[in-house]
Order: sequence, then structure tokens, then C-alpha cells
Amino acid sequence: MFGWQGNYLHVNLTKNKAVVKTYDAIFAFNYLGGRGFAAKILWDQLKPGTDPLSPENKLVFATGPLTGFGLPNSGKLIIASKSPLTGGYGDGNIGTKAAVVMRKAGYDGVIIEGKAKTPIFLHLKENVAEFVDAKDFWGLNSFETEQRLKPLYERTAGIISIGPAGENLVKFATVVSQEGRSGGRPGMGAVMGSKNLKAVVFEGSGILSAAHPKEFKELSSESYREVMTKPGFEFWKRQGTMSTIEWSQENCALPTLNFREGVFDEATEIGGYAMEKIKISNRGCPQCNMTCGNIVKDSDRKESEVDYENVAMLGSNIGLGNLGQVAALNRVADELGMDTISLGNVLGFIMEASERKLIPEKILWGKFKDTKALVNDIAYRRGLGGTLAEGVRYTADKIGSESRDWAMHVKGLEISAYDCHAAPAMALSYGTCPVGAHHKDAWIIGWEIEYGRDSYGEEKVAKLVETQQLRGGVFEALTLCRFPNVQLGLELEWYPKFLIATTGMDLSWGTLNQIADRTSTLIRAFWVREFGKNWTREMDVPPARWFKEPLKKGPLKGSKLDEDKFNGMLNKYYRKRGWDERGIPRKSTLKRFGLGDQADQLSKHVSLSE
Ligand code: PTT
Ligand code: SF4
Repeated sequence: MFGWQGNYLHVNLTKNKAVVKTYDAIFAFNYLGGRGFAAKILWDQLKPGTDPLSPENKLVFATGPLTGFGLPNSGKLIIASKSPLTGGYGDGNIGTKAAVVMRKAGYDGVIIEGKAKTPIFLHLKENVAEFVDAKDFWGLNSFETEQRLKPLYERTAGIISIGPAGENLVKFATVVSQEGRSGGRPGMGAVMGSKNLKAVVFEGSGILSAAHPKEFKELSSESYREVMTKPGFEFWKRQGTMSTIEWSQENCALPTLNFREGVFDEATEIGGYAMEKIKISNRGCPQCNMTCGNIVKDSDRKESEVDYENVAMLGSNIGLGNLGQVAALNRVADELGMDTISLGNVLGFIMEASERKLIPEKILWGKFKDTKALVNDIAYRRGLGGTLAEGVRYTADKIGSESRDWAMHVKGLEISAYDCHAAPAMALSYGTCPVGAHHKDAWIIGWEIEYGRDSYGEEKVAKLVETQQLRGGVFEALTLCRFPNVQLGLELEWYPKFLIATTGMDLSWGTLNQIADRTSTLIRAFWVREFGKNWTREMDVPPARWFKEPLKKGPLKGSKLDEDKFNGMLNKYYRKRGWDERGIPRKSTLKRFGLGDQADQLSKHVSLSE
């Protein structure tokens, strides 16, 4: 096969064993790569009911057929597992040299199972898998870990690691690379920690061969050039995702004080233009010529990479209006290896609980030093930090009463940075995202605001499914960064051309969308298999706050979601997906995607509708 290497490495940490396994063209054609591969592997290889933090859970690193080729933004890696935060399918997409080097070492993916007796790191290259003692590394933060590992290996090595949060099994610990790129929101770092795996170092110098080398070479230079000609290119390089702060504020979608409001009085202080004043450089993922990581000097005089989500969640959502301090919190989260979105949620939640006197501790909005101390307590599970380390759903269950109404999560994954009091389609996007509340599968709020916020109609459901197919389906399977397309408008026609040149396969958008739908149906089946009779459609419904408490400030004051209309919209969504009124894929739908065996297995856990 061209494009795909046709194999992955299966590593067992209990037995110190690594075996190369091959896969065939049918697997590649049905699932394409990245999230598609991860979903199929986890369905096939994970026993239902596996404890996510047990040696039996599997951690999957997966790439796509274009990863590592000289094509726009092909330096990303999917990290997937059964999530300790949600109990369902979890993944994240991280930009890292490790993705490129893993492919050059000859692997499309790595599956890790078991648990090392003592802390280790893995060194993987062509025909080599070393299990290296990491006792001296355990306890280091993710930046120190990478800095200490780098000189031991080739300059081109790609490294991913966890920080203390992953070691201490914080449920929203992430995997970190290149001092600031962080992926795997639903606790992929905790899964790594549970296996005593501190880091993975990839080395590889093989050549990726394209099916049509001459055409590929031309496409490569043309497409990179095309990215640079896009009208938004210069501004993007200046601000990256940070201009979204101003956009969200204008559109009453900036999460403020635990998603109570959609506008923040100090938005300008933490926005894109304020960021430009303290910006020192750009950083980014490999294979990218539109790098968007804004490196700023933070209030601790350290360098921190800020994106919209980090700043909204650690800024407006916790009432902190000083960008240098927000950046410092972000840096601490990166060092400790914790997801900033979930972190901003648990902090906002506990500040609200304190304000309402539901807990004895006094935790005030927007207090930098106290918040920083609490962030450290979470990573090391000290005092109240130990509770917050379990995530917002757990914390609300512990505090009880009405606090569940404003515990901002879906399926246990904390909501990313868009307030939905006046955005029903975005609320549905959070509700139905395959990993829990993440904007990655469908940032539909931009379109929704243009189209009209009030509607709960069929057209919004259709647009949502189409967006999920493209972003959550195709980009996550190709494992390419979606920003050239969604931020700068690189035309979709490029992508099938990339596939022909590299793999030799002529995949139409119809075929790609079918692969996307197969994967999302399989992931839904995975969730239902895990939850069995406890699965309910309520798991697709966002928190009560957006339905019960209208906005009190800003131009959309008085807005809230309508529960009945939302439920109607959810029904339409299920119909469009071929799922029944419980949100469970119908037998006929599973069969339509070639998932007949999966239907048989699933029917042992729940009754399936025809
Ligand atoms: C992603 C989520 C995001 S999405 C952000 S900012 W964003 C947060 N970044 C964090 C961070 O930084 N440090 C930290 N400790 N935690 C963080 N949590 C949050 O994680 C990321 C970019 C961004 S920046 C986005 S939107 C796009 N996401 C893509 C995606 O999901 N798929 C895809 N095919 N392409 C994408 N391109 C963009 O990549 P998760 P990264 Mg991240 C400091 O991983 O789990 O998916 O959560 O990977 O390399 O940093 O790139 O405004
Ligand atoms: Fe990474 Fe940003 Fe480039 Fe995407 S645009 S590949 S997130 S640096």
C-alpha cells in the first residue's frame, strides 16, 4: 500500500514485549486512519467494562495516510483510549514531531497495553523497542522531561510525555509535546500515568513513498503556496485563535463566571490585540506554514503558548482579566500536563460553589495566586484539589443538590469555551460530540449566528451532521489539522487530490463522508456497549444552566435555551443519524455501514431497534 505503512506496533508494558502487527487494505479503506483506526481498534480489542486506569485498558496513538508527508499541516497525532473521565470513547489530537517520526520509523500507529512495574519511558524506532527506566524522570514536569530526554537522542526525535497530573491520575490529564502542545482532553495523560509510562521517544528516518511522486511534489509546493495567499493569512499569524475572544464577546458567547454569562467586562484586556502586546514569537506543529501558537511572556516571566480556549477558560470563566496572569496559569497547566478547558471548568465551578456557600473553603473569582496554588493542589491531589482532580461531574455529585445544574459538562467531559444560552445548534454539537463536550467535531456557532440563533429546525441539524462529518470524521481520520480549511478557507478539493497522489486511491467526498459516518456510528456503539442499560438520551443533553437561567447581561440579556425545542432537535438529529429515540444506532444503520458483527455484539448489551 502507498500512503499507509500497513502496520502498527503492539506494545505490552507488563511483558516488556513489542510486536509489529499488519493490517490490510480493507481496514485502511473502511476507517482511513487516526480516529477511525482508534475507534475500530478499541472496539475490537477492549473488553466492555474495562477499568480505564487498569493495565487492561489500551492507549492508541494513530496517524492517517497523509501524516508526515510534505502537505499542509500533516504533523498531528490522535491519542485515544477508554476515558477515565467519561467512561466512554476518548481521544485528542496533538501537533507533534512524534507523529511524523513515528511514520518514518515505519508505524502508522502504536497500541500500548499492560503496566510497567516501575516508571519507564519507551524508545521506539525502526525495529527497536526499548523499555527504559524512568525513575529519575518521575515527578518532573512535562517541559523538564522533554528537555532532559532531548540530548539523549537524535535531534529529529519526537517526544510525548506526561507531567505530574498524569502521574497522579488526574482525570483530565493530557499528553504534552514540544513544551506547550497538549492533547487528549478526556484524560489520555492519566491513562499513560496508570501504565507507569512517563514518555515515548520516537526516532525514525525512513522515507514515506507516494503513489505518484511527481504529482505529489507539485501538489506539495502548490498547496503550501496556496495557504500563504489566503486573505486571512497575515492576521492569522499575528493572532491565531486569539481573535476569537473579541468575536465571542461581541456575540455573547464568551464563557464568563462558570458559563453564567456570555460577556466579560474585561474581555478587551485578555483579547487578541492585548495578546499582541506581550507576544514574543510564534510556535506550532510540524509540517505547518501557518503556525498559530502565540508565545507570550507571562506574569511569572516565563514563556506560555496561548490559544482562545486556554484564555477564555482560565480568564473570563474564572473572572480573571489579566492576560499575563491567565498565561501563567496556562503555562502551569502545560507543565503539569492538565487540560486547560476542564481545569477552567472545575475552577469556575468551585468558585461558584464557594460563592453560594456550598463548601466551607473561600475560593474567590479571579484571584491569581490562590488559583495557581489550587491548580497545583489539583495536580498533586492535595485537599480539595483531590476532589477537583476527578472532574466537574464528580465534584457536583459530591456537593450535591442543585450544583449539578451548573456543573458544565456533557457525559463527564467539561464544556469548551462557547456559551450556548443563545446557540441551540452549538449546544447540540456539544451534546452529540463523540468524546463529550468538545467543539472540535463541530464549531457550528459561527454559522449559526449568521443563519439565525432562534431556530431549532431541521436545517441546523443537517448543517451539524455535515460539519461533524467533515471535522470529526474526515479531518480526525486524516489526522490533519483542519485550520487551513476552516480558518483560511483552503478549498476542500485539495484533500482528495492529496489522497490520490499519496495513496493512489481516488476517494470521493461521498466515500470520505461514509467513512466518517461509519466511525461516528461505531463510536456511539462503543459508548452504548460501555453503559449498557444505563445509557440514556439525557447523556446527550447539555447542563440545565443553559435551559433554566437566562443571561443577565449583554445584548442577549434574557436568552436561554428551550428544553422542549432542544429535545425535538435531538430527535431530528437521531433520525438523521439513523439512531433510535434513545440515541442508539438502529440495527439497519449498523448494517448499512458494514457493522453487522458489531450489531450482534451490541444487542447482547441493549435491545436494538430495527
Ligand atoms: C484541544 C483543546 C484545545 S482546542 C485547546 S486550545 W483550540 C486547549 N489547548 C490546551 C493547551 O494549549 N494546554 C493545555 N494544558 N490544555 C489545553 N487544552 C485544550 O485542548 C491545537 C490546535 C487547536 S488550538 C485547535 S482548536 C485545533 N484542534 C484540532 C483538532 O481537534 N483536530 C484537528 N484535526 N485539527 C485541529 N487543529 C487545531 O489544533 P485536544 P495542539 Mg490539542 C497550550 O488536543 O484533546 O483535541 O484538545 O493539540 O497541537 O495543541 O493544537 O483554540
Ligand atoms: Fe498546529 Fe496551528 Fe499549524 Fe494547525 S495551524 S498545524 S494547530 S500550528
